[in-house]
Amino acid sequence: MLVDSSSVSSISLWCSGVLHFKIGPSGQVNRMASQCYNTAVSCEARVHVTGFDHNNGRHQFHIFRSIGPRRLMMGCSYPVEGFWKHSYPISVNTATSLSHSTPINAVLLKEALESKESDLVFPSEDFSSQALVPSRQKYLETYKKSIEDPAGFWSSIASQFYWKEKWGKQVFSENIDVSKGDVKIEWFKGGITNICYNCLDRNVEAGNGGKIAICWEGNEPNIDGSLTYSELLQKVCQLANYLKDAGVKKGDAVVIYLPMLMELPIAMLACARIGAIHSVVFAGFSADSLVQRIMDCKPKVVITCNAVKRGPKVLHLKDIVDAAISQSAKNGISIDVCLTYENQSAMTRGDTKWHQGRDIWWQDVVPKYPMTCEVEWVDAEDPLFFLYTSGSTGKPKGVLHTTGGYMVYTATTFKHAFDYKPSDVYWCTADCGWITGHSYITYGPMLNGATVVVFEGVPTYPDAGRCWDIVDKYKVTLFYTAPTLIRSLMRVGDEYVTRYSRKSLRVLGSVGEPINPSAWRWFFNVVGDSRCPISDTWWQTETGGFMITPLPGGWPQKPGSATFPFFGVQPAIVDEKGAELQGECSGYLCFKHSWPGVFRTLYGDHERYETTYFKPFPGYYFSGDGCRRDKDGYYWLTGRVDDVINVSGHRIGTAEVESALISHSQCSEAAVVGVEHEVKGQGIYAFVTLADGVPYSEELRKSLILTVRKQIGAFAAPDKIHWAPGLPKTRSGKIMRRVLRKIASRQLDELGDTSSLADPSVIDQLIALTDS
Ligand code: 6R9
Repeated sequence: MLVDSSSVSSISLWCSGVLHFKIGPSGQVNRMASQCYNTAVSCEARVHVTGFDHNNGRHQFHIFRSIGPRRLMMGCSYPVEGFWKHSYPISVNTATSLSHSTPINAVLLKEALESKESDLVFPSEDFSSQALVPSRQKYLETYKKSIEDPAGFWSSIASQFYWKEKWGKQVFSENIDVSKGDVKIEWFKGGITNICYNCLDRNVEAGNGGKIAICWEGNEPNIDGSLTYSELLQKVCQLANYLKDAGVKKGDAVVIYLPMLMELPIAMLACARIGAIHSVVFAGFSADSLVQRIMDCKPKVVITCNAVKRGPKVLHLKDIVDAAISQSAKNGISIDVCLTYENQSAMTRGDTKWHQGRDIWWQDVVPKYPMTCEVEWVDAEDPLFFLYTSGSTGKPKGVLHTTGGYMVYTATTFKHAFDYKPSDVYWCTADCGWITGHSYITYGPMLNGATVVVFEGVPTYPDAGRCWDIVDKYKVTLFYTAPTLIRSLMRVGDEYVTRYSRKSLRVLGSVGEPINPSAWRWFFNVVGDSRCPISDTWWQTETGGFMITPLPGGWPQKPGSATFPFFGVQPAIVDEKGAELQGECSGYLCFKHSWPGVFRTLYGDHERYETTYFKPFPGYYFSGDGCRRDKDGYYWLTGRVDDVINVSGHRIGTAEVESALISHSQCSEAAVVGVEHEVKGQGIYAFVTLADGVPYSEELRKSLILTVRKQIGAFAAPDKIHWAPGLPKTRSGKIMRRVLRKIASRQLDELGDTSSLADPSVIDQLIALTDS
């Protein structure tokens, strides 16, 4: 492979670690040559990457062949400063200076904006030749087909699943334009199916009943377990039979508050089997958050466990559920059944608080039920689950996904983005409490009959090498994680990684937030030994599945870019007036048409659904993210543009944190903004105005943080509390968050126009109190 440096600033070739390039008349490659040989003449070299020092960002090259007018020394090892370092001012002639046609209202990841779009990483020929999508040409062909004939494209994929009855004449119908009436999206309407049947029975019937479906790794390294597809089906059927007996019927809601035990996917699949709608609540949410979700969907049954160990800490989940159920009862929603799994490694029965008559031990009842259970056949448009996600008001949104389109979409995206092969062992470090665990731990992989690792613990326990220990133990081939984890492991040193083989790894994945190019490189070079492509998958709870994602093998990658739209996905970048921008641009990321996996409504609030997603830019679905497209058409996601902060890949509404703070008796007002955070991506920065006469103190700071932990969950605790005797408000009383963001990120010379403030002196006061 020969690459001209006028179009790339750095390249690497995975597999052999050998790269070829042509040294052009300008640019980084030439800089290296001119330092080394004092030449600016073109020549061609073959270079072996021998190492990389992460502390100083130097890459070791071993140049062992040269062709051209200049002789390059055989065997010369030369450290190239900054070659792989994102912050280095690379002077390749294609490096662009970004012009924002749209002022984007958010904290943007600077690194994503500054990253080098001419920085290409090519898949090896070995990888591409075996890939499902082996070339750009194949991608472009398939993409074209999917856009020109979405009905034909998706129905031929859908036909590979089991449908008791085929969908009606119309494969899909959509109105996403609010000016033309209510927003309504349907895919495969009239088709009768069951997603649990397609995940389990279908695989067993195809002769894969003996294949491992779940490898479960406990918090402690010596505690593990596994289930084959047949065993998983039996367990799901037993629970499904129990739920039916407990009175759960098609269309009823079941709240699941479980950690990463095998029982979590079992519970999801059991609900799906009987047509019940599951609402999984991440077991890191507080009792107050759980109450809110219980009140919203009024479940017949709550499923939980007594406790879980996360690292060395024991978390008493049942206590949280007890508090939530008793609070819900006070609000008029009573729960008759709380099915509780005894998680013995964390807590015994004897120590568990118990409500006789309401609480039932899972192990006492579920195993007594038959191991087969009739499937409840449902319409493709019948609801499958609710999942709550933060928005820009204090009330979380109940995202509702339906069955058929979600099934087809999660299965197809999983298969392509990870280049899935039946021999793969797949591990996603997310929790089933978030959408990633729904679509890419449970449904997407199991619809493909994959072997999935489910991990109960934390990646740093007993030490920071745990992930790679698990990778070696189960011979994980596909490893999907979040940039936060990558950044936190990057800080503790390579030796935690390199002490393990990781030879089994084939494809890496990233999700949840923009991955900064330096984290991308570390993931690629150290974890993947420069041999595994990275699928940086951009998507949302609302989208159900991947929207913009690399297809490993198909395209060269650019560190930090999610690359191109998936099949059937039509992105549009629009300016603030909603005009679609063409070519190289930056603006707001929207989509022009529906796709099978898109959510259908916000539970009980279709109006909010339309207002939030379809009204900001009529005719489009608006993602809430900022995005730029480079000259080669690659998409770079730059962060949220609404009042949502993305902390460690978890969406948190500023309004939710504010309302928690204001509920504190000594806090009269709060304004929360996101700031860049080295590990978490974004951190939570809270400006608080105290009640009259209350002095600011360390004790009060802690108590404010505790209030947020209690009301939302520990993951939403503010990183910084900034005492604000006054907040910058316009004359109409609106808080000028732009100014607060600048103060929070110490960009004091970029405060912008503050003339519309009612009292501009507030700003100086806030700055003076910055480090109080
Ligand atoms: C899947 C998930 C969605 C928001 C989304 C965006 C951010 C997710 C990303 C990414 C850049 C990626 N996000 N993946 N940003 N690159 N690969 O995380 O869903 O919890 O709903 O969050 O996360 O801002 O809008 P969800």
